[in-house]
Amino acid sequence: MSRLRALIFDVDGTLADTERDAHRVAFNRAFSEFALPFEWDVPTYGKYLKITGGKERLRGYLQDHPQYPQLSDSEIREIHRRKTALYGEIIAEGIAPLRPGVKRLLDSAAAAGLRLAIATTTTPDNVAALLQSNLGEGGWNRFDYIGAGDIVPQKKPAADIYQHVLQRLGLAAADCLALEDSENGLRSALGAELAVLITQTEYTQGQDFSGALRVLDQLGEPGQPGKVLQGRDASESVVVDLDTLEHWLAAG
Ligand code: XBP
Ligand code: MG
Repeated sequence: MSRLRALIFDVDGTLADTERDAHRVAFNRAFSEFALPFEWDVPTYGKYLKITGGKERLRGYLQDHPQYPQLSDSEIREIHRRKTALYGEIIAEGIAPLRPGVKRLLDSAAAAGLRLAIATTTTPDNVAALLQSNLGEGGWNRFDYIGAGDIVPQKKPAADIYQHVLQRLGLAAADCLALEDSENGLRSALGAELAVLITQTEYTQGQDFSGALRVLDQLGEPGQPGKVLQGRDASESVVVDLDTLEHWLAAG
């Protein structure tokens, strides 16, 4: 019997690969506009991705680099506001397509009557920009609830955002599946007692995904399957659909 009533998607890294070429670039453009004497190269950004939330990431970076101007909270908020605007411009160029299988799974879940939600650390405007760019005007409304950014006191890996989304959906964790790309996201969703499917990225490969339902390189498309990377079913090729998810949830 089907147990799945909702899919809850992370955004950055899960819906689309946004970090290296969109968030990172937007941060660097904002740093340059504010005449800050540093920029984040690809490895540096990867290191600081472990701090979730852009404002928190910048604060963490400055704490590790006392030689740079130490910004006040309001200065960080101002720089981050500009970064958000720049991110929206970059995304509007269409550089961050949905990852393979995401649109297919969204469509089939909606057609099957499942509810769709988002649980993300990123700013709501960023979610809107990404959905608009990939799904058009109606993109935001395809989701029953979108929980994003500062709506909860503690960002991932705290469980707050997933607990908040579950509460808004009015569903039990056992009826839902979270889709994530990172260890921080996995810990957050597991903390809310959700089953979690990981599709890893260039930045998150090698992280500790213990406790995940499955870890894949991607959801896959017909003719271009994803690969199970570790644990049960490792090295199997699969195009993840609702039947696959039900099967994995039942099998554990
Ligand atoms: C990823 C994040 C975000 C983005 C930057 O969130 O940690 O902070 O890197 O976005 P998720 P902001 O994977 O949960 O979507 O600058 O708006 O915080
Ligand atoms: Mg993510």
